[in-house]
Amino acid sequence: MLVMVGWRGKPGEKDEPQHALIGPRLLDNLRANDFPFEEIPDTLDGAKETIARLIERSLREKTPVALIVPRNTFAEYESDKDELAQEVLRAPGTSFVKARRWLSPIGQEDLPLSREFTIRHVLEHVKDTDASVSSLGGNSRELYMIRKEKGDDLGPNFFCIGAMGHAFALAHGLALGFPSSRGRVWCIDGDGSFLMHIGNNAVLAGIGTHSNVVHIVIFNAVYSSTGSQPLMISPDNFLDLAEGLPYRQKVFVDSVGGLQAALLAASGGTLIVVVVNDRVSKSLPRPKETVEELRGLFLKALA
Ligand SMILES: Cc1ncc(C[n+]2csc(CCOP(=O)(O)OP(=O)(O)O)c2C)c(N)n1
Repeated sequence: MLVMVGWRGKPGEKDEPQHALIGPRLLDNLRANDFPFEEIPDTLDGAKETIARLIERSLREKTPVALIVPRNTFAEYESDKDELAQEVLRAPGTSFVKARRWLSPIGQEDLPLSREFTIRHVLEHVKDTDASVSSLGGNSRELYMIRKEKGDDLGPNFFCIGAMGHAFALAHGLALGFPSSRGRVWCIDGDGSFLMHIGNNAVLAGIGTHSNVVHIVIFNAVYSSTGSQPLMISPDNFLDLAEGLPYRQKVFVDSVGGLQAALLAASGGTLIVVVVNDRVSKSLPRPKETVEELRGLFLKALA
């Protein structure tokens, strides 16, 4: 992974006071974590060479690397020259397929779908040639349990262990190198996780309208994996928020029939929000494999 780190509060430079704390410590922090880094030079050729060197080192040493970018390195952003930004700005209602809403009012009555049932159903639609990314906590544990139980390889799934809110970004990154002729990338996300990096998800939804990612968000209205604390947003507002995002297609379901139809109709760039009840098993297994082993299985499955 190449991480680009903006360097505000660089010693010797006048900058806003909020950067005074981290700026002078940035490089020491990276050193303390054995995180190789280089500062970007101020010529285009120099920058290209630096980036190539960092990527080469990352691959050789199997380590993340950082490109340090001081303030004022880049020119001002010019939106009229950027087609990608144009597309995002056009999002509501023009070239984008209209959202389809199958949501029935969520009342006090029992909701028929559970998280486990939903993941079981999703996995029935995941082909051997597809890949998936599951968000942390219960979602990954359910998926692990189901794949083990069915004797399926764990390899095609990336378990986003501990990294809350990053599942869609990982799925999107994966899709960049995953030809649609090979299959689809399924992202199985929790509502709390989805909400945690909603800004990033919005950007990726906009630039990923033609990607082959199907983003499934399991909405149980709580942080189930850590004790079912409520999400601090009402179901209506959560769904309105999701509806406002620039995915190519958005579907909200809360029934078995709706889920089936949504999964059959889903193509790349689709968001499916599945409204589920809060019933979960208390004895979900945790992966016995180490994270390195899981990563190895994933890379092998992708090869
Ligand atoms: C940055 C961060 N904050 C908190 C946690 C602890 N944590 C692990 S799982 C989880 C809840 C995830 O909720 P959600 O995505 O809604 O999925 P659910 O558990 O409801 O299936 C939390 C808060 C974490 N791993 N990382």
